[in-house]
This record gives sequence, structure tokens and C-alpha cells, in this order.
Amino acid sequence: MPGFSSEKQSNADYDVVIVGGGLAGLYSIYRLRKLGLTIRAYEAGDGVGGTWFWNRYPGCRCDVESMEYSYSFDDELQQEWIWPERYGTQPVILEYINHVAKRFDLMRDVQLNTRITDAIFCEEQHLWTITTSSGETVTAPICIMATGNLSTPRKPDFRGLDDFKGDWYHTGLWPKEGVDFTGKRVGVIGTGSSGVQMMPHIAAQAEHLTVFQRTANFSLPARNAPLDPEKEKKHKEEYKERRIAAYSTPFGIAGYPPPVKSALEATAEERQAIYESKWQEGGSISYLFAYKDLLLNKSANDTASEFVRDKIRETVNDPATAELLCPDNHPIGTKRLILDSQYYEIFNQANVDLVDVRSAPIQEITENGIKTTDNEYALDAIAFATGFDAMTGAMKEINISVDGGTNIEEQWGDGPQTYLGLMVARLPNMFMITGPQSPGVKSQMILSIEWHVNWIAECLAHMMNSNHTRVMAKEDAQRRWVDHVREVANSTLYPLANSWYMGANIPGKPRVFMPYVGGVEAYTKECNRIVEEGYEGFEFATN
Ligand code: N01
Repeated sequence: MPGFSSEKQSNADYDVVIVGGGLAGLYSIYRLRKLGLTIRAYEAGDGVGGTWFWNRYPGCRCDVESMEYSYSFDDELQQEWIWPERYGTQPVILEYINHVAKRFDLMRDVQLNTRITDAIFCEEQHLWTITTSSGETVTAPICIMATGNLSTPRKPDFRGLDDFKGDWYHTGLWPKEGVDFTGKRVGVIGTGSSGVQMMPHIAAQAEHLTVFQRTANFSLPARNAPLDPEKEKKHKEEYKERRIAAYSTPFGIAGYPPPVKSALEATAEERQAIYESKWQEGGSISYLFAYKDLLLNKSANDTASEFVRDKIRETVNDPATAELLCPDNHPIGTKRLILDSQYYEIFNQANVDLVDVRSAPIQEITENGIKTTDNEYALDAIAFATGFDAMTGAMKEINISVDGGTNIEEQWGDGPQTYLGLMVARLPNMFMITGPQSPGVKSQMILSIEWHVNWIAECLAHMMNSNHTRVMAKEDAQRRWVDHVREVANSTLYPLANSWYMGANIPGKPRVFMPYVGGVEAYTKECNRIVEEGYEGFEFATN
């Protein structure tokens, strides 16, 4: 083996096994090849792309601007690729990912249609044995979990779904061939980003749309439009500097100077003017960056929340429907802020109804539709926009352990425990890309992916140079990091929302705030400091 060549590891099939063929898995192949390592990546789908492969529901689009949401590792790539719109659609992003895979010849290291069921580390040999759903096993000293944060779609266990005579779908497992809702009575359960993006498209096509809403969410206009060629040209000229500057920001996106003023220091008129300009501009960072304390101080946040509620009241003609659409149980921004295109407007259409399933919950699915505690709704199709077992779901689906001992499911019984969202104590030689307790989902994902993969590549190079065959996070370092992540979250308003960040959308899941919200700048500085201090909190060994 070129990389990890200790005697005991020399029979390994590969140096590195990667689980997942999304943006993280693909960049890992590209980067680790440069170390001369042999690699095998496994992807459950019949194509690469991860999130953008599976989420094919109508209207699916990224909520980060397309000039930002792309790889930065190759300047020619970022100069040459042309994004047609301000926000990339799912088909365009998937096309981009396939283009990257082809351009850098990544597919020769990817095995499609292969789900990983087990990953067992042998402490004696310092080797992972990875098992696929077809029973194949491969060995490698290093295992990288590029399994994604929103990759385990979740459909609530409603009684009676098997009896439903119509068709049903989940946004995260949408059929490749698309769905024609023409002439159909469609029910959508869920009003997060997926449901809100999808519903204007269904409302335009279906005979009738019934929206089953449990929690009203805040949504801002995306103001999507064709990309302005002048803006694109300027952005491309500044690409290199912007990518570097992005690491010195909270969300990994340059060009948004941090606000210095509290919302409570401004007059009501000033606030109104600022919120209005941000509303017109579109986009979530801009809005949440209106004042410095919108995610820190409830009274400050109330002003921004109320502005959006007023916009909903202005947009939706029926006052009772408008009021039902006004979020009232969480501060704006503490759940992922949604960007929509004409969402609130659909409630002025004669073929759209809103059903409040908080006051009258869904009881069961019948052969004809959905039954709540006070009504039955006849439907031809149901679309579940009910989200994902976020951040920990994909890892916990795999039986991960050392020598068959305590597995990850048990290790994370009270919530995820990681060091930097990169490694888990007691799981040697296993890295995660944008794992829980890293900024991943609270940042421009591709920037965070590149950061993690580069960090791992440097760590592996360090191991090879020092003849180490094993690296592991120390328990005490992990404990300190988990405490720090919790303390940072508790200094914000985030824990006030029943969000997927908190695991609150999955019955029985521990309520723990999972992302690191100290910001990309603080996080990357800490990762660098740890390396400079000789990989503080990690222990290396040689077999
Ligand atoms: O999922 P969600 P999502 N009865 O968990 C409801 C990313 N994403 O797929 O809030 C009735 O946000 C649930 O209600 P409640 C993005 O990060 C990005 O929409 O739990 N309702 C909620 O309304 C996003 O945040 C993009 O009360 C039930 C909805 O289902 C993340 O993915 C696009 C229910 C789930 O909302 C997840 O978004 C799409 C039940 N039993 C997604 N169970 C972009 O980049 C659940 N719900 C634009």
C-alpha cells in the first residue's frame, strides 16, 4: 500500500474507504488522491450528488447564492462554470456535480448502488472492515463518513398509510421521472424549506392543494432571478479573495459586513426601513445581519419577527389564514430561515386550503386521504415534506463500532459526542465531514466540506510522515468541545426553537443543539490552533 504501509495494514483493500458520493465524498476523492492514497467511495444512489441527487421535488433550489455554493478548489472550474440564476435549481446543481465528477475523473473510485451497513474497526490491526448491503466486505485503515446531514428522510409513522389508494411521495426521495399532479387533489404535510419551495409548483398544477401545517415558519422572498452578467463577472474577478475572506465570517460567505448596532438602539422607523430594504434584497443572511443581536436577544428578535408577520398579513387576503401562517412559537432565524418564491401568495388561490394540524392533529391516513381529529380530507396524492433525521441519522443507521463493542447508536444515546465534528472518541481512524458540533449546516456547506477534507488530508499526511497508523480523539478533549458547543448555543436564541438542529422533529431523539454556532471564523481558527499545538486532543499510535 502506498500510504499506510505498516505490516498489519498491508493486506488492506484500500487506504481509505469513503461512505457517500455527495459533494463531500467527491471532494475527498479528489483531495486524497493527491496524497497517493488508494480510495473506494460507496454511494447508495445510482448516481453521485447526495442531497442534490435525492431531493428532486418540484421547486427544489439552494438557499445559498450560486456564486457562493460551489467548489473553490480549482480556479479554472469556478471561472468556467456558468450559473444561470441567482440561486441554483436542483437539476443545475446536480449537473454541476456530475460535471465536476467527470472533469476530475472521480467516478473511477466510486461504487454506486451500494449502501454501507457495518463499519467495524479491528484494534489489533488498525483496520476498518466495511460491509455493504449485498454482503461484500472491504478493509481500509481509514474510513471517512461523508454521509451528509440531511440524508435520512423521515416520514412520520401515521397509521393507515398502506391503505391509502392514492400515491405518496417524500421530498427527500422524489421519483427521478417527476410527478404530474394535473387534475389531482394533493395534500402536503410539512411547511419547512422543502414544503414551502414545492407548494407554489403544486398549487399551479393540481386541481386542489391542501396544506397540512403543524408549525408556521418564517419565510423570506428569495428574489431569484437570472444572474446579472456584470455581477457574475465582478464576482469571478474577485473569486480568490472572496473565498479566502469567507473563512473570516460567521457563515462562510464574504460580502456581508457584520452589523455593529443593536436592533434596540434603532428607532422604530429606522428598523422598518432596514428590514424593508433587506426584504426587497432577498436572502436570509442579509436579513439576519440587519442588526447584531437578532439571534442573541429576544426583544431585538421580536422586531424582526414582527416585520415578517406583518408582511404575511399584507400578502394573504383572508385574515384567519394569514394569522395561521404567522409563526408564533419561535424567534425568526432559530429554525432554518426559508427562502421562497411566491409561497404566501398561493393562499389567495381558490384551489389552496390551509389546515392547522396543531389544533387538530392528523389521526390517521385512510384509503381516501388524511383524517385529522376534526375532519377527513379526500386526496389523490400525499407529499411528505416532513424532513430528515438530521445530522446523526445517517451515521446511526450504520453499525459502527470497535471490535463489535459499543456502537455509535449507543455512544450517541444522549446526543452526538464529537471532537470538532471531525472525530468521535473511541472510534479511531474514522473521520466525519461536517459532522455534528461543527459549523457545517450553519455555514456555506461546500466551504465547510472543503475545510474538513483539507484538514483530514493534512492529518493523514502527518500520520504518513510520522509512521502512525492510528489517530483518535481523546475523551477529555471531546468532552470540552461538546461543553463548548452547548455553551455557545445557550448564549443564543437557537435553543428556543423545536428545530431539527435540536433533534426536536424526531420523536424520542435527544434534545441537544447539534451544530456549532460560534461561526466559521472561530471554528477554523480553533482547528488551526489545535494542529499548531501538535494536534491537541488527538492521540496517535503505531501498530
Ligand atoms: O424539513 P423540516 P425540510 N405532522 O424538518 C412537519 C434543508 N433544505 O425537508 O415544525 C405534521 O424543516 C414539521 O412540522 P414541525 C434546510 O436546511 C434546504 O423542509 O415539526 N407535520 C415541518 O413543518 C432545511 O431546514 C433547502 O411542527 C409534521 C416539516 O414537516 C432542511 O433541509 C431546501 C409532522 C419538516 O420541516 C429540512 O427541510 C430544502 C407530523 N407528524 C431543504 N412531522 C434549500 O437549500 C413533521 N412535520 C433551499
